[in-house]
Amino acid sequence: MLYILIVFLAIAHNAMAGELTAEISKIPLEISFAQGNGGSIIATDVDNNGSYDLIVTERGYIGAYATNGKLLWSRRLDIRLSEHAEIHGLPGLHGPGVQAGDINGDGKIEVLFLDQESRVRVLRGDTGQDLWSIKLEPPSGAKQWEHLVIANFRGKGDRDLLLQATNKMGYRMGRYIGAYSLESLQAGKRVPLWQRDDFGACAHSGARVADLDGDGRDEVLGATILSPEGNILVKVDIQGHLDSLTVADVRSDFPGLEVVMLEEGILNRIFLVGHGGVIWNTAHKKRLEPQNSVVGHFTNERTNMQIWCRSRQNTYQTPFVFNGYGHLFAEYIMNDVIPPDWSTTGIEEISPIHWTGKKHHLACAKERHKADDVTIFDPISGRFMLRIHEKASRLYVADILGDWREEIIVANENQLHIYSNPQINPRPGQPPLWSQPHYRRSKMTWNYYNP
Ligand SMILES: [Ca+2]
Ligand SMILES: [Ca+2]
Ligand SMILES: [Ca+2]
Ligand SMILES: [Ca+2]
Repeated sequence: MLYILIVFLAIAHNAMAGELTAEISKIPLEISFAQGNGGSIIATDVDNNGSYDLIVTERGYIGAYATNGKLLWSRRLDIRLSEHAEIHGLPGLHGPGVQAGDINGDGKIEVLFLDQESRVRVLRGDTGQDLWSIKLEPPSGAKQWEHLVIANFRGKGDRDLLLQATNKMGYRMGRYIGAYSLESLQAGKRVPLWQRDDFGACAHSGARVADLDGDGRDEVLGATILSPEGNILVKVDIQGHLDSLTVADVRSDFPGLEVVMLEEGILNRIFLVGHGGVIWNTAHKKRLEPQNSVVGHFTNERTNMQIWCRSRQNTYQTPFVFNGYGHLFAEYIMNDVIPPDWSTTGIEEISPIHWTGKKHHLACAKERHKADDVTIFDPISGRFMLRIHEKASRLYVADILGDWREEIIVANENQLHIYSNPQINPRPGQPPLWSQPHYRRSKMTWNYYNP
């Protein structure tokens, strides 16, 4: 296999602008992201050596790359990926379609995916070799199982699996879910822990899981929130559908984690939901559709996070920010803050980012509707603080270099570009973001709508 040493180079001044700076390193890929919107990237320490690696998925392909540019392994196989979930089923636009975790407790990572025939396949993380697989019967209203998530439903660690499928006819929503013990699946036992056909899924995205109440077991997150046993804990009365769902500790005065849900319909509400139910819902005064959100600490206020919403307009968007109490905090016109040569269609694939090492988050996004530039901006004012000239067709934010700050991982045709902050970290020694279980889960269940 081709082994190409990574090239570290400071970005030339003409390739970058703004008050922040970034360094680039490049990983050559065996495949190209130039075509299609299926597949993406997740980070995990695939070969168990203490350094994060990147798993790349594209149609018919899984590859594992170290951040020094080395190809660790790759496989050509029939991985389940898709584009628009409402038409083609899950995992949807830029859904990675792959999971990684130590599912048997031997201290080594396994890589899991679904193939196109509802077969759960498990590979060795360090070599990519087959470990085991099992074919499952899809629900009767579905074509196939389409989305998988490693979960902890029984309190035993990453030993369970959530599967999800959409209805095969009409507007496809991931209403079918099933929970399985991985140990049982490995033993050839196909009986689920539980199964439902009434899950309130996001319209364009696969289910996420997180341990909301901190009892060590995951809840399943959608417009319905399910307990680890598959019982309905919360049912949010959505008028229309959910576009986006994010989990974070939005309110420190409420125990556990909260879920932010964005509704598309007549009411266009934003919901903050906890383990015990809806905490508040609100809407922009003009009923602007929130569309995409970024949730984080954007100010020095520590007791609540802010919720940035992009707004729906196809051009000249008017982002607005609510605080953790549901009060409008800021709003502005995107075209007042973007550089003059930035697309008037705005930004997409928008994620909170710990870039500077300070306590607050910034946001990271790419130019919308084309493989183009990347920005870091201040969500409260919209100020662009860094612009990177790119051909970004995927944008993934995660701490992969280990100083707890996050890097920007961009898919640029047949390369990954990793951007890191060369400035001194003002707060070294913070606990890794990966030590938060919901960060780990979120970075493995991201997609275009839910970075
Ligand atoms: Ca590694
Ligand atoms: Ca293992
Ligand atoms: Ca729980
Ligand atoms: Ca909380």
